[in-house]
Amino acid sequence: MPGSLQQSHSCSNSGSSEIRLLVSPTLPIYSKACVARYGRVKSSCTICPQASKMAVEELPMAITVCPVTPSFVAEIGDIDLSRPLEPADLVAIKDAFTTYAVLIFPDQHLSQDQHLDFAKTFGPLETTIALFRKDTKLRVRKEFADVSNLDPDNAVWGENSRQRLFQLGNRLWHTDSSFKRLPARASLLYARSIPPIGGHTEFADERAAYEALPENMKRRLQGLVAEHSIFNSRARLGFTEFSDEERQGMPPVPQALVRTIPESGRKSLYLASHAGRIFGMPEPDGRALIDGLIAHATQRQFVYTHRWRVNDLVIWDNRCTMHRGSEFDDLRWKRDMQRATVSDVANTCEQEGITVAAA
Ligand SMILES: O=C(O)CCC(=O)C(=O)O
Ligand SMILES: [Fe+2]
Repeated sequence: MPGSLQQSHSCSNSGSSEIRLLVSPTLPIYSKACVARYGRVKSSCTICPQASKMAVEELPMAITVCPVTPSFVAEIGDIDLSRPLEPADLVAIKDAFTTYAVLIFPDQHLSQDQHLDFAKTFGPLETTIALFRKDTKLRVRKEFADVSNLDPDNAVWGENSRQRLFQLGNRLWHTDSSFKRLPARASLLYARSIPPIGGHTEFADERAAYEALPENMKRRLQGLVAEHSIFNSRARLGFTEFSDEERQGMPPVPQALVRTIPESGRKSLYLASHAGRIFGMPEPDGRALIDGLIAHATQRQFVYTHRWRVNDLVIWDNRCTMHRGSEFDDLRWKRDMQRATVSDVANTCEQEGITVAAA
């Protein structure tokens, strides 16, 4: 969309109705940051009552960041993710991802390749754990987690299908791939078709949840390590039938309970229903502590519910959020979602400098 302007604003006091502002008056932080960073400013509008806004001439459109909540979720507009991105736009998206941990990109028209290409700008991709399950044929490319309720022939799955039982685990609060030694950094979930009611995704801000803890609890949690396993979350649902091959393919892994997000320096809880015992604590005490922390972190004030529209792409930071899918009539409606998942750089204990004693 080169040549167009993001949003116009007339400076009535200056008498110059030609002066236009780069960003919406409601979003001054991003406008100034983008302008300063990308050198798109041609002149300053000093007469304008909103003197902090920069005036520009005809320039390529910058992205628009529209907060949905003050510091957790934002919508991103004026961007077409099916095309290679301007480096400046990518920087702006990553800045927004640091401030907000959930970004919504509405109305994106993406092929599987375009979805993956955008995901790769955040880092190396995971391959789906369905590769460990020999009983399913893949419906989408192996780089995707198939989050649909569809079988390989695009028909709605059966009530007792193994895929359905397995995916019920997504209804529990979790963060993606914390059961892998190298967990997920970011997930990018794309809605190709959605049910008319239900099937929302809830997100919890674990940075805000950490910051709201009493100081003595923060001290108590520092340095603690939990053991995560996908079989813990499935066992919570009573789903325990796994082959030795599946169990050996995904052994339990240690993860720090509190972590620091390098880009912002903010501390965050790191929780999931994949978490089981806490190292160095009696198992019931550890499990009770984790359940209590999940209850704390998922209080209303920390949670945003995303009601999907077709062609929404939603990205979240798995390092500092939990999420869960909400119920819908999955035997009636098609819900076709595919998720690309970006790996973290190292195990969380390694990132936090914690040495875990052998179990
Ligand atoms: O189905 C949902 O809304 C959540 C799916 C999920 O947990 C994921 O894609 O990581
Ligand atoms: Fe998930």
